[in-house]
Amino acid sequence: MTRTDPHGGEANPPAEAALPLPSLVQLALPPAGSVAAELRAALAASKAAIPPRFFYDDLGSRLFAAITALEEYYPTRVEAQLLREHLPAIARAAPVAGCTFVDVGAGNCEKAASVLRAVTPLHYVAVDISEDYLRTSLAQLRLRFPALHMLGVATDFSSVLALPDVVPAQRRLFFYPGSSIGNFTPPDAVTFLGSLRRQMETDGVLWIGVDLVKPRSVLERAYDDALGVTAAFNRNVLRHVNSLAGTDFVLDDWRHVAFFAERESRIEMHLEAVRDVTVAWPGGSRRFANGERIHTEHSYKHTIAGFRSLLAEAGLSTVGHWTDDAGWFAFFVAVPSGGS
Ligand code: AVI
Repeated sequence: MTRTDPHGGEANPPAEAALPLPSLVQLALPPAGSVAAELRAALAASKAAIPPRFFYDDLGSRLFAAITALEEYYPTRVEAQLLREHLPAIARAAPVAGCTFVDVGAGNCEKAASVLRAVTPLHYVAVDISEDYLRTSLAQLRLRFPALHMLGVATDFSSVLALPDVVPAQRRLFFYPGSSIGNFTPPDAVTFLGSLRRQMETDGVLWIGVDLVKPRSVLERAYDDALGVTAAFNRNVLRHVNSLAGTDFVLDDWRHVAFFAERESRIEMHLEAVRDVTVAWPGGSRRFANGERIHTEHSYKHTIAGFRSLLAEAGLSTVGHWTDDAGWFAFFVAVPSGGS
C-alpha cells in the first residue's frame, strides 16, 4: 500500500523514473585562473592564509561528514536534538506554511529532510557550491518528497547569497543550520545575514543554528579530536590547493593546530610547518620557517545576546530561540525587522 502524506512525503515512494527531475541553475563561478591567483596571493601575504571554502573538495566533504559523526564534535548532535525536541514550536514562531524553503548549504539535504514535514513548503530550493553534489542529493530527496517542487542553485555563497529570479520571492524561509555562520567574522556575518534579509520580502523568515561559548576544553576537543579526523580535514586542504594553484605542498611538512582564542571568542585552525620548508607555485614561492603557520579557519562562538545584536544589525529581529540544557548550541528564528 502507498501512503501519501499531505506534506509531500510518501511511505512507499513511486518508481524513480516516474518523477520529474529537479531543475538546476548554475550561477557564474569565478574562472579557474582567478581562483589560483587568489590562493597564491593569500599564501604570499604577510600572514599566510587559505580561505576555508577550499576545505570542501570531494574528500574534504567526506572528512567533514566524518567530523559530524564524532563524539567530540557536539554541534551536529546537539542541533539535531534541538530540532527533534522543539520543531513544532520553531515552526509556529513565524508563519512558514506554503513557503519557499531555501536550504543554504544543502549538502546531502538530510537536515532539510528532517524538518520539511513540519514546514509544508510549496517549493524547496537547495543552494550549494557543488553542482554535482546537488544533482545527487536532489535525486535522492525527490524519492522521499515526490510532490514537492524542487530546484537546485549551484553558487558560491561564501560572502553573500544572491538567488536567481526563478526562485519565488514570497514567504522565503532561509534554513541555515550547522553553525556555519560561525565561520564568518562578525562584520562578515552581518554582511551575509544582510544579503539574506535583502532576499526576503516582509514575510520572510530565517532559521539559523548558532554555536555558543562554552568551556575551552569542550571546544578544543571538538576541533582536535582523538582520531585525528579534524587534523586530516585541515591538512587535506593542502592537497586541494596543490590541485587548484599548482603549489607543491608536502602534507608531512604540516601539522594541525586548533585552539580557542578567548578574546576573539573563536576557534582558530592553522597548519604549522614542522620544519623549514619552501612552497613553490608557477611564478612564485614562499619559505616557511619551522613553527610558522598558515591560517585556515575561524569558528566564532557566540552568546545569545551577541547573536541577537548581529541579527539586528542585519535588519532581522529574533522572534524565538531554543537552547539545549547545557547551553551549548542555539537555534534562532528571526524575521525582517518591522515585518511579521
Ligand atoms: C562548517 N563549520 C560550521 C564547521 C565548524 O565547526 O566551524 C567546520 C569545521 N571545522 C573543523 N571542524 C568543523
